[in-house]
Amino acid sequence: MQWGDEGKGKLVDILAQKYEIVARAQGGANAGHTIYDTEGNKWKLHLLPSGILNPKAKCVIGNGVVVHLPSLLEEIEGMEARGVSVEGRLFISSRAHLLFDLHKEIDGRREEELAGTGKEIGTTRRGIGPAYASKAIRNGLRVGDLAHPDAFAAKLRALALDGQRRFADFDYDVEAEIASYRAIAARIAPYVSDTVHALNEWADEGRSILVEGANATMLDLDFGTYPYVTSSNPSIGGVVVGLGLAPRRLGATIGVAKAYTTRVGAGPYPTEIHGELADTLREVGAEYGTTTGRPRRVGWLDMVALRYAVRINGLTHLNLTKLDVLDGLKEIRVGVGYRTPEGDLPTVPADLETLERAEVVWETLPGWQQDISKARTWEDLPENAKKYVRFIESRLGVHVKWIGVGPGREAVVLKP
Ligand code: 2SA
Ligand code: GDP
Ligand code: MG
Repeated sequence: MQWGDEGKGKLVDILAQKYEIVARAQGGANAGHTIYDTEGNKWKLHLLPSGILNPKAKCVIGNGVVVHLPSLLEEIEGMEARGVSVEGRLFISSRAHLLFDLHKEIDGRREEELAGTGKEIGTTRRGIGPAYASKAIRNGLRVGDLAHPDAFAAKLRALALDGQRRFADFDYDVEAEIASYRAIAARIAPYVSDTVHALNEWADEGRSILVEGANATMLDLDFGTYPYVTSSNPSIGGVVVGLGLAPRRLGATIGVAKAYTTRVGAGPYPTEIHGELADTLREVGAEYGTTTGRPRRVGWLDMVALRYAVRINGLTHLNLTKLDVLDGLKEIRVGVGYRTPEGDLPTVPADLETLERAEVVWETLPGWQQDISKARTWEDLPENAKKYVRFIESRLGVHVKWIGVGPGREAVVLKP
C-alpha cells in the first residue's frame, strides 16, 4: 500500500497455512521479504513466493515476474539446505522473462550515469528496469527459450548488443553466459510449466489461490511517483496481467500498510521525518533493506497516499503492520492532506513538481507509551492504540482485520 517493506511477507506466510497455492505475479529479486517462523528462525526471500515455508503450498512464479535464474537456484539451494523441500511444488512460468547479468550491469551503469546529475533512482541494481525494458522492446528471452539452446544463444547474443553498443567497456561475456545457461537450463527444467493453464485449471477445480504482491503501489510504474518507481505493476492490475487470471477470479483484496511509512531509494516523500526521531524509528523498526541492507528513509503515515492506494486496489481488508514500533511515542503525527498555494489537492498529483510544492496538512494523535508486543487480542491493546487504528479505518472506510505487533508469526492481533 505504500513504498514497500510493509511486512507483506509476514502476512503471506501466515495466510499460506490456509491456501493450496501461493503465486507471485510481478517484480523480481529486488523484492525482499523477511519472515520469522514459529521457532523464531529468520528467513529472507527474494524470488521464491513467501508461501514456500508452508510445506503444503504449491508456489508459482508467474509470467509477469522477471527471473534471474542463478539467484533463484541459490535461493532454492538455501531452502533445501535448511530442510524446506522445493522440488515438486515450485512452478515457474515458461512465459516469465529471464533477467541476465547484463541487465544488472546496465542497471548499475545507468544509475552511475544518473548519479552525476543527482537524479539516480536508487534502484536495487538487480536489473529490474532493464529486464522489463527488454520485454517491452521485444528482444527479451523467456524461460521457455531455455528448451531451444541454439535459438537461445542467438537471441542472447542479439540482446547483449543493447549493452555493448550503449556503454563503453561493457563488462559482459556473452559466450560465458550462454555456456553457463546450458547447465542452468537442465537444473531448472523440472520446475518449468505453463502456469497460466495450471492456475486456471486449479481455479476451476475450486482450489484456493493466494496471490502475493511485491514492491508497492507508490512504486507502481503507472501509479507511483514516476520516475522514482520500479518497472512493474505491483498494484492489483499486475495480478491479472502477471498470472493470466481474469478479474472475475479475484476475491478478497488485502492491503498491507505500515503504521508509519518507509522508503528506500530516491524520490518524493512528503511525510518524511529527519533527524533523531527518524534514527530512533529506523532502529526500533529495524528499517534496513532486506535485499541491499540500505537504511530506509522513515516518515509518518500518509493518508493521502494511502487513500489513493486503497482506491486503486479496491481493498476489502487491511493489515496494519508494525504498530509496536510506535510504542515509545508521546504523540503520533499523520499526514491528512496536501496543500499548495492554489488550494488543497484532492489526491496524489501525477507530476512531481506539484507534489514537491505541496505542504502536508497534519493531525496529531496521542501515543500509548506502553509495550504492545504481547497483545494478541483487540482488548489487549491500550485505548490510544485502538484510537489510532479506528482513525485509520474511518478515514479509509476499510476494515483493519490484522494488526502487526512484532516480527514473529504469532505477533498479530485479529480485529473483530
Ligand atoms: P528497482 O530495483 O528498479 O525495483 O528499484 C526502483 C525503486 O523501487 C524500490 N524498491 C524497493 N523498495 C523497497 N523495498 C524493496 N525491496 C528490498 C527490501 C529493498 C532493499 O525488501 O528491503 O533491500 O534495498 C524494493 N525493491 C525495489 C527501490 O528502492 C527504488 O526506489
Ligand atoms: P515486505 O517486503 O513487505 O515483505 O517487508 P520486509 O520483510 O522487507 O520488511 C518488513 C520488516 O518488518 C521485516 O523485517 C519483518 O520481520 C518486520 N515486521 C513485519 N511485521 C512486523 C510487525 O508487526 N512489527 C515489527 N516490529 N516488525 C514487523
Ligand atoms: Mg521488502
